[in-house]
Amino acid sequence: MAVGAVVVALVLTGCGGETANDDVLEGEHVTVLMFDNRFEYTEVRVPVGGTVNWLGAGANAHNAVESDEEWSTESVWGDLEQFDGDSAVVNYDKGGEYVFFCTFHGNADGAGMAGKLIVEA
Ligand SMILES: [Cu+2]
Repeated sequence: MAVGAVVVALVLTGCGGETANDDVLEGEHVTVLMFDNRFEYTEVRVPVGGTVNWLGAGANAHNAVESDEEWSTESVWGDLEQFDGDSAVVNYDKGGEYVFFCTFHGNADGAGMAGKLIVEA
């Protein structure tokens, strides 16, 4: 019983040790890979005037669409399907907090292949 408790404690510590910052990308002009089937980062921060290069990096088609459709990779790329190497650079000129998702592997509620974009004023 005591051994079991120690193992559980180690597992919990291991999980807590993974900082959330590993999933955060911050910069003015950044690139986010769209893997099968997740975004390289689940939180992206750019300043107003910044850009995100949403870059296909999987065997499947992916995209990044804002949950209220305020912006999307489709508006730049011209298609919801981006494959390996397909690049859509989106400009962000308005501050705000956005949920983005892949229409094939996530949803507007932020589940599945999804993340949060913060455009800092
Ligand atoms: Cu996808």
